[in-house]
Amino acid sequence: MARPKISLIGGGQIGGVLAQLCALRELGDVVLFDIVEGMPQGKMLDIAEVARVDGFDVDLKGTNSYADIAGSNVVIVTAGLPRKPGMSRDDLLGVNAKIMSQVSEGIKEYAPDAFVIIISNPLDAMVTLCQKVTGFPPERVMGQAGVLDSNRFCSFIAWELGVSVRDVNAMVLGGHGDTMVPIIRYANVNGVPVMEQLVRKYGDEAKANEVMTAMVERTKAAGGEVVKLLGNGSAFYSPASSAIAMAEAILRDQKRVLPTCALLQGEFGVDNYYVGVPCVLGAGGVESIIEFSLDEQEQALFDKSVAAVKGLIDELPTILPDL
Ligand code: TXD
Repeated sequence: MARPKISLIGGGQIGGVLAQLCALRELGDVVLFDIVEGMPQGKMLDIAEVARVDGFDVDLKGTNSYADIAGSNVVIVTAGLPRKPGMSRDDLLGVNAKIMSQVSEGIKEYAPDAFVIIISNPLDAMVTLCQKVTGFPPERVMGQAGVLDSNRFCSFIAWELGVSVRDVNAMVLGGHGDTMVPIIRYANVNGVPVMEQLVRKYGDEAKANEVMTAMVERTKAAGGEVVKLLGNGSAFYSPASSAIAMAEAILRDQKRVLPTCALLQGEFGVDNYYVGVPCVLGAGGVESIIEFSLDEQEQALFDKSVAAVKGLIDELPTILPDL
């Protein structure tokens, strides 16, 4: 049986890690596309030449031609500029919208049956744009942000409580921007509520709230924290691993429940906008959206985040008049 094919559009920092992870996990044959000549070919040769040590049998190809993505089962897009220190993700809209529009045309023409996972920022607007340009059904076009944002939240909780992060469950909903919404009420360590553990740890509810608020704020600013430390570029290991979890769920029909930027059509009170919510990912792509009740405060924060996404979507026609 033929191996699945995964194409990566954008061969920069995240693209390179994605290629290596696809190979290490033997998810399928991999094509790395970039407009820079030589770079994707060089990266793929570099990864391929250690296949014997790593023990994988997949074909790896770097390219500057969209024709090479033909027959892809999954396409992951990182094409576009990353943030520089002091920039917000939204500042990337003008330049990355033009890139995403070209990339989406390429996918539409050469990989019309693929599932598409967008990573480029500003995430929710880029996913919206890709779905509009390709015209693919919404269950085949999604974005990665929530897996990473939720894992960041889980990491901070694990470090605070001194427990394994594998036992922490916590989610972040909404748009992938400064208004994202970490959900405190359901954060737990193997079923035990995090807030209760914080109250027991500090013996004081006010202090527990203060510690949780600090973790929530750090989660919302976590991308910027890495951007500032790196000085040049943004996080790349963590978004790559997060997107691979999504691709694997689809390719291996795992039915994983992962926070995904998906098109809401009435769910959570939102009509026709892409934002992050828990979804079941399997062979059908976004197979379902898992809805649950938000309390008044959570809903208000979620609505604010959706409004921020809408603001960016409204700007798209001024950047791409033909859209
Ligand atoms: O969780 C998330 N979703 C994210 C998203 C977390 C961190 C960073 N995130 C965003 O991913 C970031 O803000 C950027 O918009 C993308 C890609 O980040 P990366 O760090 O990989 O950026 P690089 O290293 O600059 O790589 C981008 C590549 C680079 O090699 C360019 O030559 C290429 O994109 N590029 C293109 N490829 C194809 N087609 C076109 N038109 C094109 N233009 C540039």
